[in-house]
Amino acid sequence: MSMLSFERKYRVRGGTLVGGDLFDFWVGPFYVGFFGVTTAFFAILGTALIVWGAALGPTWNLWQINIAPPDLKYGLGLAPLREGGLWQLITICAIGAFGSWALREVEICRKLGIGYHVPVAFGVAIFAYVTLVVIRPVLLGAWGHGFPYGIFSHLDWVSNVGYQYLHFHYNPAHMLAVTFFFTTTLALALHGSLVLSAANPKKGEPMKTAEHENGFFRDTIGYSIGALGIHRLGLFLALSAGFWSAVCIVISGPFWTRGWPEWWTWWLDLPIWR
Ligand code: 07D
Ligand code: 07D
Ligand code: U10
Repeated sequence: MSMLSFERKYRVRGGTLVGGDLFDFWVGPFYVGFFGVTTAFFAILGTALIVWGAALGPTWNLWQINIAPPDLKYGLGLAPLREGGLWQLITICAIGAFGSWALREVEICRKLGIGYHVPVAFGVAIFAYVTLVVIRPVLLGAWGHGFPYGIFSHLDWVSNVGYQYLHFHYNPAHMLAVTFFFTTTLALALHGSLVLSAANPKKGEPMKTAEHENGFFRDTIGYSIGALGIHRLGLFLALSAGFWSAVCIVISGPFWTRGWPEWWTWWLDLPIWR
């Protein structure tokens, strides 16, 4: 079925979570819905606040624009707009926009009658972001622990926070997250190359089948996980990468305040060495 005739078939009313029929329509290719409106609202307001913050600041250089969180002295209170209040409002808009986007995805899934896998996956990215700008700052007692909104400034934050714990690579949850990120790219490279090798043959050659794909991995490593299995594995790997990222940063400060290399002394302290 061509895309356009398919769209005619499924672009019907229903499946909305709130608002009933009110925003149940499309603008060009985009489904709107109640959460499309809230997405547009938060995204436009948040972007406008960033532009305002940039106008207050010393530079229009895109790479150097920086909207910093409040000073630690404001704790978990509201700060004046120019002293981190803008960052607080932008954070609210960002969470509103990301959350709305996820709920709009849910409505689209309901219309199509498909599973909620995509919004659940996006939810893990939102969870990582909320861990950085809400959960960890709240546990540490100040919004000032959030990361600044700016292209280079947020890199400075990552580096500074990393060195605050001496050597962030020794953080065991960071190790797990990094390993999951690496494994995700390995899995996608294996999957993309395998599908192309079978499904995109030279001109004149016949298209190969799932049996060929299974055969390749049975011949090389003795086992094939299968067509559905590789997608389950890919999703698991990618979501685990995001999940362990959130864990690695939330334990840094609230649950471990020394250098991460020191954490490993538990190994030397095992009673079997004594
Ligand atoms: C390819 C999908 C498209 C998305 C893109 C990003 C904006 C920001 C805003 C000027 C894969 C659009 C960017 C809307 C413009 C202003 C105020 C996704 C794709 C193209 N980072 N980070 C980048 C964000 C954090 C880190 C690039 C966002 C944490 C490192 C881009 C967030 C930590 C490096 C960017 C966020 C961290 C980057 C490319 C939110 C740990 C790089 C991103 C909301 C996670 C790389 C100059 C990309 C770079 C980079 C955006 C959070 C670390 C500007 C929106 C605090 C070490 N980050 N980042 O392709 O080149 O993502 O930086 O949490 O080296 Mg970052
Ligand atoms: C937070 C992004 C969420 C995005 C959302 C959507 C828009 C819309 C619109 C395009 C989580 C945004 C959408 C804005 C755009 C349009 C139209 C994703 C988020 C909701 N590290 N490290 C990580 C590595 C070192 C440090 C994570 C590697 C050093 C700190 C990952 C190396 C030190 C933190 C990771 C390395 C250090 C991290 C990031 C190597 C610095 C974190 C991925 C090879 C000296 C961060 C939750 C992530 C984290 C994090 C990888 C090195 C410090 C596992 C591979 C040793 C302080 N590092 N790191 O989290 O866990 O994505 O954040 O050396 O805070 Mg690290
Ligand atoms: C996968 C797959 C598969 C496929 C696939 C894919 C995964 C089975 C079958 C999909 C994969 C790809 C296509 C590959 C490429 C993808 C990536 C590399 C991922 C990264 C993607 C991007 C960088 C693109 C990002 C683009 C976005 C998010 C679209 C931007 C959209 C808008 C601006 C409109 C948003 C719509 C809304 C809010 C809904 C409501 C709409 C309205 C109210 C309409 C009117 C309003 C507006 C237009 C204003 C909106 C303004 C906003 C949001 C702020 C803008 C700021 C201003 C300052 C104005 O597995 O195989 O194949 O294909």
